[in-house]
Amino acid sequence: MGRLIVVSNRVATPTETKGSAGGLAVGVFGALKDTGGVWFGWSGDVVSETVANAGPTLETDGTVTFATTGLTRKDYDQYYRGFSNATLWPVFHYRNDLARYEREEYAGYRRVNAWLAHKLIKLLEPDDIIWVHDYHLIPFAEALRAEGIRNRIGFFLHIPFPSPQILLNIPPHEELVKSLCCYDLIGFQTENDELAFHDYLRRHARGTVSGDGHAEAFGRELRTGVYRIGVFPDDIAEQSKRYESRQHVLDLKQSLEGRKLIMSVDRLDYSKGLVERFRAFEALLERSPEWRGNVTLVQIAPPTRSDVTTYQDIRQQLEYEAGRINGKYSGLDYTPIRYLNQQYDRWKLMSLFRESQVGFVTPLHDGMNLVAKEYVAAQNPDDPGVLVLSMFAGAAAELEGALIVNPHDSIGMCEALQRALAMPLDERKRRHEIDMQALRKNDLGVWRDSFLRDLRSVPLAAPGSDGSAEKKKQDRRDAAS
Ligand code: GDG
Repeated sequence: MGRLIVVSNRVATPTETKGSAGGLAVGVFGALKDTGGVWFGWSGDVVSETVANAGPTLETDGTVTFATTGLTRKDYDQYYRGFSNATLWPVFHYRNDLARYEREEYAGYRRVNAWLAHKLIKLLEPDDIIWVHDYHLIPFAEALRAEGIRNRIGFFLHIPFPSPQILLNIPPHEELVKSLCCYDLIGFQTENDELAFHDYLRRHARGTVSGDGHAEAFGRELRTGVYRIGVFPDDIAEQSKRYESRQHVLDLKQSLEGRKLIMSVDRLDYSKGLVERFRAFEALLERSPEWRGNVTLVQIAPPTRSDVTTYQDIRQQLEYEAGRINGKYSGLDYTPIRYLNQQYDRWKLMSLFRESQVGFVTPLHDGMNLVAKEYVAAQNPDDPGVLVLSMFAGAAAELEGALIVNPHDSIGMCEALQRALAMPLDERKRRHEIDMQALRKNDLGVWRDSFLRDLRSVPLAAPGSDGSAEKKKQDRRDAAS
């Protein structure tokens, strides 16, 4: 079996793959270890042109090589801060109102993809399979193909794929989708995302899509599929239990003085619906006076992309809302919202989830939302908390035990909170068990292995082929005759 090459915007450090950072890093590293391979991408550093053009920097851990490169300030501004996070991210999360489009940034995005692809080529072997992750790297396969690379290349989109009417807002939408069609396999988080992509191919690219996920457009053949990303639920359950008697949990418990706890954890991002969530919590205090002084919302929101203006705006807005609501409902010994702009250790977070009665996860749009899955996995099965989950998180399709809400309906969310806080134990246990079964059935290993299995089974373009749909068909006719 050929090696695996993983390409993502950011590369986990060897230490992060050992478990403390995030499940995804651990999951992807597991696949890399099985076959040996390379994890390639940006180091996270902004560096001088000389340093960027040297390298990549290589670090090995057994059979796995971590290959990273810095970006120049201009590349960072245009590729990362610009087109990736100020155009693609908002539009793919249905926030055209927050998106901007600058031609220079788009040109920088394509330039950096081509430059990264060129750097990777030196590390490639002929039977490697290449797995590219996320929206930063849509043109990556096209750039590799342009340099003659014929290996199997797959792409997984971690965020939603918007419906065509939304995607059309990005002026070079056609070029982007054409670039996507250079992958052999594209994985989406949900059926809705895959359908939206197919819809674009049919209606805007004169493409064809067959029932089994084969598609043809822009003269290329490709496959698409739905691969729901998961977690390793039993690891989370074990770690959250192990941490439950640590000092931070005892401190929290003591400070709550018997009040109920609602927990929310999100990167500070406008797609996560934090403002709407604060207002729903406010509605709870307003409409249910019995909860005033008796329930606390802990919102952990580590800042991200803080040099993008829209992220500065959402931060300000949240600080205002938290202050306003706390001003209205605090007492001398009670603060309704504890809003923490800090990063916490992963296992600490899981133990806080275990301690709470409600997990409040209400994104306006989210590819999957791993926090929802982690919340369920971290619960004590004998006394589980209730997950209140947005219908617009990919996870809502799987977690049938959750109370599903519309994040634009603050009264509806308030009612779900009321129901969750008062839910009897047997119903909580039943709902938790349903969700744990779903998490076990489709864990992170299933996601990873099914994507890689499908990618490995894609027929390779014949030697000397340009990989086009026409050539592939001719090859098949020749082989059959
Ligand atoms: C993208 C898609 C998709 C959060 N705060 C802290 C912390 N976290 C961890 C969570 C979770 C991860 O970060 C966040 O994952 P999400 O899935 O919730 O959201 P995104 O970051 O937007 O991820 C998303 C995902 O990719 C995977 O495909 O589900 O839809 O947007 O694991 O626990 N971890 C630590 N400290 C924190 O303060 N250690």
